[in-house]
Amino acid sequence: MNIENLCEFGGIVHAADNTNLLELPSSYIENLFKDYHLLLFRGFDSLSKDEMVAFSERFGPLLKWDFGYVFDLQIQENPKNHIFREGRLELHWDGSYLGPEKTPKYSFFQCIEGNDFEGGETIFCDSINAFEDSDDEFKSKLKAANITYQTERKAHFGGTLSWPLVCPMTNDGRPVIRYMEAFNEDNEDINPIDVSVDGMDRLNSDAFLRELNAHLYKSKYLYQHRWTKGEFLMFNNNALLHGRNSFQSASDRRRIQRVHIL
Ligand SMILES: O=C(O)CCC(=O)C(=O)O
Ligand SMILES: [Fe+2]
Repeated sequence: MNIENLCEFGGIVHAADNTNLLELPSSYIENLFKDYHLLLFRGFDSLSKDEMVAFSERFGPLLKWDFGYVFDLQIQENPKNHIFREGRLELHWDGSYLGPEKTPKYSFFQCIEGNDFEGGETIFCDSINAFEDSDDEFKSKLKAANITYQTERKAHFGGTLSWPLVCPMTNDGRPVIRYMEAFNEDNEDINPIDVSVDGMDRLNSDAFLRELNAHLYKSKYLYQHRWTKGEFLMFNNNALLHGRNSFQSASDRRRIQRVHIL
């Protein structure tokens, strides 16, 4: 197998002779996750939904949502949640509203239709380095913050959640920033998320969250993935935050499927 670096925290796994992903030993992939937080698989056979489940199950139990194990994500006509619209998606971690026991360890994606033009890239933020890199004063502010999130459940997620901003990463204890991004202008009319820092008045809380947003969006922490049909991507949901750029075209046919592994 041939591995190439994709970004600071990601690698590309190239298939040898059209291998099926189900033929790759899960121990091989798990070992790669010691060095990378994100793996992009190129040149592999496409997988049916059942095969995506079979592949994912080898890494742990799967998270079952209202729609089952496989989330089908594409732009919808009259969506209930902004995830299905062309606006941008704020940085977040998956399964946030389900609490720590149901936070997926990995998210596994397959691209059914790509976006071979600008817009609609999935954004990944290296929240380990974003924490480690910050100066001492900002670090102590980050460590002291407990954040409350509130969003109405309109699709498969929502509710109220209170979470420390800095948490140990579950597999090696390194601190990460776990955060759902405040002030997404593209969700305000449909599915706004209220984000506040516990114990701070609104003015101070907003100022701190804006500073945090600016920090997380520094290009040195980001990788933006433009999808090509047939690619697979698997990432460590405890180590990275992710979001999505807005689409340039409302008729974009981009379609991705996702499975959550606990
Ligand atoms: O559309 C995307 O690129 C990301 C969607 C997302 O965050 C998810 O499916 O968990
Ligand atoms: Fe997500």
